[in-house]
Amino acid sequence: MSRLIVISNRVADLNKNVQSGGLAVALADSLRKRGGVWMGWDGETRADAGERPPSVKQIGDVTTVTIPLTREDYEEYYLGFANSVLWPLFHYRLDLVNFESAFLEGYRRVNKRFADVLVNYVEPDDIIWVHDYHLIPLATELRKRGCKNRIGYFLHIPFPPPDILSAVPDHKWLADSLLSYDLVGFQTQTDLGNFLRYAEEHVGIHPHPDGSLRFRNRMVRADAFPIGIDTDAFAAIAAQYADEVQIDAMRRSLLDRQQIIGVDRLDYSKGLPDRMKCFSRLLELYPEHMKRVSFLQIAPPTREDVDAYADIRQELESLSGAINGRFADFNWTPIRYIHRSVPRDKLAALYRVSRVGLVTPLRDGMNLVAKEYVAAQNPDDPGVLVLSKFAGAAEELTDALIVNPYDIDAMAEAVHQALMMPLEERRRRHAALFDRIKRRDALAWQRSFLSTLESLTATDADAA
Ligand code: ADQ
Repeated sequence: MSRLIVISNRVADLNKNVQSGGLAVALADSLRKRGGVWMGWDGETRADAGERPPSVKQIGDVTTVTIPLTREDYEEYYLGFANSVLWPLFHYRLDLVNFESAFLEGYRRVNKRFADVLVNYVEPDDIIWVHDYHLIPLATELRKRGCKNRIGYFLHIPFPPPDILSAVPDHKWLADSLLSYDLVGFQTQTDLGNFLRYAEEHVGIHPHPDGSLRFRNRMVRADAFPIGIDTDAFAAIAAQYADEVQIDAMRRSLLDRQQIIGVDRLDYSKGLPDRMKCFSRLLELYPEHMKRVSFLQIAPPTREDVDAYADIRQELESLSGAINGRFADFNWTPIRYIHRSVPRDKLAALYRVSRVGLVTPLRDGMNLVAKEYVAAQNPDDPGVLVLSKFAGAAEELTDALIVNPYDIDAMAEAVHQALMMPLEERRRRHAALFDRIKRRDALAWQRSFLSTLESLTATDADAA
């Protein structure tokens, strides 16, 4: 078995598996089995970042290699091209794209630096797995430095339709960069289809039925690999019930009240304002839920240095305030809005005691919260997942109540249906959903990507 080299924007702490979630567990597991290297940004900015040697740690057979960025890199690569161009663009939000040529320069510069550092740790038989939108040009940079290894890429976020992608300058360069990998993996069939259509319409390549493409005399394989969670481990944590969550749940049960839960990073792609409006609409349409249902939204801040994120935070604070002002009573707060991170065991317990999981992104690569909510339920008395049709997870989780996150009335109807759903139907839907996320968990995802990558013949770097 080849050694594995993983590169992602950030590197997870390999000593904190349970807290850091399915992706880190899956990658750490394959790294431990194969031995190898995990490289990324250390999260720091330093004026002398370009000259400093990387920080290297050895944990068993796994080496972690991290580097700092300069302030300029952080602004142009991370806040700029990655999070003000690619993130909104790939989430179909052209209105929020803020394109500046310095951003692209910074993005290229940091990818070159990653490649300069990484080549020192790569051995000839290693396979290389690059993650996400921060590092699209990395394969091209590695090839320029003589790297002939098999290199796979996985995009965690959606891939937009060709017309949207082509609105950004340098879209051809982005596509060329992706086509320099041996394997390009997407979350869903929709994303894969968008990529293949772009290749056909804008690059003039006709994909083979198995998703392979001939580009500049080499073969590139594209496929969908829906990411999963560490289902069994998450279900086990949820069944333990954090004490304070249990006390809160008992109090609600005495009052015959139900809880709806939403958990998201505070991001405009997650559809949070519409979700709050949906809860308000539920109370208008079905006043019988007044004092019987409360909505808990947990949304820790992210990327606060990007303007669009400060805007969404303000909008949510004023919406939750207005809805509570309108409906609250002295002994009932309709919306509880928590603006911080919650430990994983508590989160799992909160999912379990919530009758409805409301996951309504406007666009999402996969959405692991949807899968965590299902994993956390008590199979004898499970809650109901209400899921946006624009989350990648909707391709798999067809037994959820699937909604259009732009249609607030229809979402309110679906939440009402979820709250009223008979036990037998809840059990049937949950069993089907659980079966799916158990079969397609994080380990299965990682194995299927790596075995596909290993099955491909190594690239002739000179032809790239
Ligand atoms: P994200 O956009 O971060 O991931 P998601 O898939 O939902 O979205 O994962 C979020 C993770 O953060 C979950 O594990 C969740 O439990 C955790 N989390 C969220 N809020 C939290 C809180 N308040 N406290 C603690 N933990 C919290 C990107 C893509 C997704 C894709 C994933 C994985 O945008 O579409 O599913 O990568 O590929």
